[in-house]
Amino acid sequence: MKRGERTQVAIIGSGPAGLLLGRLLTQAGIDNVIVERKSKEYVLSRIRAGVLEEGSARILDEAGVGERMRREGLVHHGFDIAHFGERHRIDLSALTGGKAVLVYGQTEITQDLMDRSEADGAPTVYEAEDVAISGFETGQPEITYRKGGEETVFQADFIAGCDGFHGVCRQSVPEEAMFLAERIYPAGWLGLLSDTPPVSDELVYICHERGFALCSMRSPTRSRYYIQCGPDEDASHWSDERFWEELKLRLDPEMAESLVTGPSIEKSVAPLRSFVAEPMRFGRLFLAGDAAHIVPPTGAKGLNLAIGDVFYLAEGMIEYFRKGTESGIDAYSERALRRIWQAERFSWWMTSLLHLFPERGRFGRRLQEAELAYLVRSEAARAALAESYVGLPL
Ligand code: RFL
Ligand code: PHB
Repeated sequence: MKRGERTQVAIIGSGPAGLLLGRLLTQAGIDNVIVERKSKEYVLSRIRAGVLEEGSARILDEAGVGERMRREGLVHHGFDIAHFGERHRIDLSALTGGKAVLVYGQTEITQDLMDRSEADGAPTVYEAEDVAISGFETGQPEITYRKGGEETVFQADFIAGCDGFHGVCRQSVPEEAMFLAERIYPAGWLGLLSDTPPVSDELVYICHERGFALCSMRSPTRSRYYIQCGPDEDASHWSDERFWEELKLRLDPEMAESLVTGPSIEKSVAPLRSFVAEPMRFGRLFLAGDAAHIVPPTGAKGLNLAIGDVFYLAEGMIEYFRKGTESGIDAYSERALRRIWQAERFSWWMTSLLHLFPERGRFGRRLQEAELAYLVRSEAARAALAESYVGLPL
């Protein structure tokens, strides 16, 4: 059996990029459908980002999904960098003329967007198999998928590829039409989530001779910790006890003493990668979020970039459907990429600043120490860090 349907925008992927785009289009009265290959429960079980820029939070407000975020999100005015056994505060607000970030989990944003889309009666097809796209170069875009033995074809004006790094959309573009830039770092992050009070009121980024560590949180009763590990580390080889022991070794004695440990709710390894695919438009296909670019998580930029892309893309599509003009969609790729490369630069820099990469050699290690010492001494250096961390204007 084959079913034929039509929509204005076919969105592939129900991560934050796809869900937010769907919501902004629905809000503007533009018909859309989201097609996701995993189940709703699976999408909600992925533990990822935790830090939102003010600009991202404002976009979520305008999309009508900011209510719980404003109630439960934690406003952070600074964070600590620890190295050589000392902690130094980066006072984000003092260094940026009053800006701050919001600590609110990606899982919660995803949940809020899913609730909103259900209230809107906007369709998301979960557990879609063999999702494929075609016709975007010739002006007759189509997506096909199978579900429950039935094949569905959607014809659309546009396809939005919001299907993450391993998705089908970027892979459907001929290789010669793309410029790819990539760096894979020789390390990963092993993350642990637990219902324990955070060790500090603010985030602490730690540069230690045993490797990087990060103390983060989701709420006053839920902590998120990361330790640098090998790039191919298997999370199942790490018992909770082993994780906590290793984390303690990277904390200063005072923090190690006050760390509250407990059973993990989730443990997983994330690779460290920088990646950009240019351009982000191929005829009537637009890529957004992780489908087009990856940053190492150190600068907390991945989710914020996805939100920024979608903001520009929705603006262009709304202009197209309302006025019939294409200046917004024509400018999309260039506008988004300007911001993306700034975040790539910052994420690479912050990763290099804080991780231990033995292959950099003695010279590289001494440079890293000099860079950290400069940051502690120079307000100008801290202001540059703070400016990027709170987010460049959209
Ligand atoms: P997602 O979230 O990967 O969603 C893509 C969706 O597409 C689906 N999909 C398909 N659907 C249909 N057909 C196919 N063929 C498909 N292939 C894939 C997938 O199942 C999925 O549901 O991408 P999106 O929406 O672009 O969102 C990007 C963010 O998820 C990502 O950038 C951030 O999580 C990165 N990140 C962080 N970003 C921040 O801004 N601040 C942070 O503090 C932060 N911390 C992190 C992070 C990422 C991490 N990991 C695990 C990589 C911490 C970690 C540990
Ligand atoms: C997180 O809480 O998951 C988190 C926070 C800051 C980062 C990366 C991840 O830089």
